[in-house]
Amino acid sequence: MVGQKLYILKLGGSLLTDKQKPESIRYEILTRITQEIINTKEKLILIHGGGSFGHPLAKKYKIFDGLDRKVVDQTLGLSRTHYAMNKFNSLIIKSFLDNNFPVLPIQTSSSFIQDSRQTFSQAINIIEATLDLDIMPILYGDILLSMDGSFSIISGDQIIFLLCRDLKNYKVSKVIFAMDVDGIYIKGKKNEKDHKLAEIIHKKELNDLELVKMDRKIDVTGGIEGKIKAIETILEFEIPIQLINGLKEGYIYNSLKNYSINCTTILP
Ligand code: IP8
Repeated sequence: MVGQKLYILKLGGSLLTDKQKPESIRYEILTRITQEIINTKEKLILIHGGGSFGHPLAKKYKIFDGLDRKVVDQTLGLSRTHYAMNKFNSLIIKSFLDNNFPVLPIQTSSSFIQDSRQTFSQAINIIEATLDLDIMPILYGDILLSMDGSFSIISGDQIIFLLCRDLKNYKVSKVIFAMDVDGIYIKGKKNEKDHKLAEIIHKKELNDLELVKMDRKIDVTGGIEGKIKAIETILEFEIPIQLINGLKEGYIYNSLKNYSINCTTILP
């Protein structure tokens, strides 16, 4: 079993939810993506972001910044943020079960904990045992408790880094970020029309590129800068990364099958 090939796919929150409406799923997109993933028959861990479920509450209660007695009902907000993410996750789980496909939710806030310096994975054996049974584990951005009496938010991107670092019996062969844009854009010289999709980027070029900011207004976990930071940490493990447009039919399937698509590929 050691070193079995595995993909990690993250479905961005803005792909699956409507940012304008709290707790709103884009069902047609979810249904199509569910089918694409099932059709690949590949082994993968699925992760999803917060979208209009987690981010508005995390923002309202300032969860990302940790315990703050001045924020009214902050610990209640912590529970509510987790509950919203749990609801979102249940809808995704249901989408797979409706298609008779075995999946298991892994509750992120019970699977990771941090101290003042780093985040620890507590559920790697459970995730690997799930994979061994050919059941697809599904994790999600969530609240993150701290051993020093505080808390924060763990993003889906951070979960990917921790899994790439800590999985023992599986080797991640590619990480895929499915978003609502084609990939990363490089700033044009004159105006927006000159922005160009970066098709292939090498790790060492990442910091020198002038990237176009992504519109992630409701996100508490950082815009393009946050994404690039997360990507850099994943590249440390020599794992290639693809940023693809999940709104385009067949792109998730093709990426999981390693067929060519119009997207950004980042090589270690
Ligand atoms: O959308 C954030 O996860 P992300 C999760 O992957 C919450 O950054 C609870 C806001």
